[in-house]
Amino acid sequence: MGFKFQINDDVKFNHNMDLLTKADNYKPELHITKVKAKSIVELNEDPTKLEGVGIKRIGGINDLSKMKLTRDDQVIIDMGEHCVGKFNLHLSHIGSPMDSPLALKIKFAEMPNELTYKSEDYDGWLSKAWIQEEVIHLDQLPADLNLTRRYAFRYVQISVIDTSPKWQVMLSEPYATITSSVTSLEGKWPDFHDDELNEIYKVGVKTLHDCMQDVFEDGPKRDRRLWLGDLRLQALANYSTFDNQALVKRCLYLFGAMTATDGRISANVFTNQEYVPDDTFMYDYSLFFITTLADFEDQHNDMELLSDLYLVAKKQWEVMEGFISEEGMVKPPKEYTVFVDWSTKFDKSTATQAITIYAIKKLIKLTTQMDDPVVNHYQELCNKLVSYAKSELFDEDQGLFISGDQREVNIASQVWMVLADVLDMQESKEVMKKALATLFPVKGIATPYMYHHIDEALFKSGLSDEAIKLMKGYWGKMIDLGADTYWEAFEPEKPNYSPYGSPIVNSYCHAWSCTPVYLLKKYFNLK
Ligand code: RAM
Repeated sequence: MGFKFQINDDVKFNHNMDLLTKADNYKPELHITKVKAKSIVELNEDPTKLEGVGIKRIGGINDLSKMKLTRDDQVIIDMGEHCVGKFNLHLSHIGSPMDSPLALKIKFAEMPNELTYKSEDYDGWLSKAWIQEEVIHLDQLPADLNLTRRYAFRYVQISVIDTSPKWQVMLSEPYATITSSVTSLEGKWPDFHDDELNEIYKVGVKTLHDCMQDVFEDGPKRDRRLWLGDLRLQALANYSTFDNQALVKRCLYLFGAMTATDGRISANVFTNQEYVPDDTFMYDYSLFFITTLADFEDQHNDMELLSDLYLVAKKQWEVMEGFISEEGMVKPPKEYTVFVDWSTKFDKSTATQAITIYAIKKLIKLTTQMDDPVVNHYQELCNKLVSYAKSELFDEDQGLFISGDQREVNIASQVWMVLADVLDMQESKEVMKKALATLFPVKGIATPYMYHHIDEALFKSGLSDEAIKLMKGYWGKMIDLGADTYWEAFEPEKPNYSPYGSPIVNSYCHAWSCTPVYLLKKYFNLK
């Protein structure tokens, strides 16, 4: 396991009602669209697809109602696209009168490989309750089954647990009512004059679209909630596509309204019924409140939003400032998790230093906009952090940043130092060239989140060809393996890797992976 649950149930939270009212004012009206199921399929062995599981079409959707199903029969319905919404189905019976109830098991899957796992075998560390599966009893047919829970799925596997020897069940008219806070961008794609990039872009937009619900969710299958680290990237991708400003504001207000009493912002909030901040804190995610606010201001310059949330942003910095040594080294306490990536196998201290510099630079912009005299103090601190990074963390001989007591050279340190503009453009380019020569192909990184930062660092330092190559080799590879939307976790060397002990709880539509839409719009020359 790469990550530990935090239980801080003694932490008390503020609930700023003014800010929560503003969050409510920006609550979106969800668009509801009906999607009719497209076909009946079966799983087949296909070594080119994720975990070797492919899909074979065995009939059109109208063939479904011709099937008379009884004990242990099974059918897989293909919706034809990734759906986030509710599932509906008509059921009737044929044969003798119903002398028993009908019992069905319905399983929802985003990817075909999920259907090869038995829920009973799941022994991972995340809750089993995330598995999208229902057992349903119906005493009377005909009936319309309108499941009340929202699922994320393309495939619906229906297994008949039993009818009776005297009658069979027939299924018809399966459809989904899907939701999103934005309407599809279908047909409005930019043209990158490269089929593969066009496809990578479209899948990114679809991923973002499906995660844009009542808030920016991290993944509509799991965790179905608002995480700050994910929000930061979703917001950037959103500005270059849907540009739904209200949803970003809503999310910023939600975080800003519910800080812990010591001022820190929690890493995620639940918004199902009541608004509840999670008792989980991550150093980098807290700082990303500052950067997400600054990114919004950069795009849309909204003085009301800034005035409402400036002090909350500043407070994040004030807490972090306590972790900076005399010499300018950042050292948060051990128990304050710095995420950077799911992997715990590399030293994160230099990446932490860089993320801190990245955040203070963005805070300085906000401080300037607010005319806050503290700007001079922040500038001094920033200089100190940068000079420590250059003098103590940059190894001249190797031309790369080192991290931790073991002077480890890892990709996260280089990338974050480049993103934080610690070096000038030419020096950054040299670092990334060295990184390409010594740290590529990237190994042991399983999140599109970290790959995003690697790709952006390549683009930013002027290595666009290499950035495009990485994008095609990573996001393009997910598409080759069958992705309709990008995944939460993907390690190209181990495609079936799950951070949780089983892919059955992996999220295959995960917001932090949608960023090619931002990267392509920002760095690729649209002809
Ligand atoms: C997982 C989710 C989420 C991410 C956190 C750190 O629970 O995938 O997207 O931000 O981890």
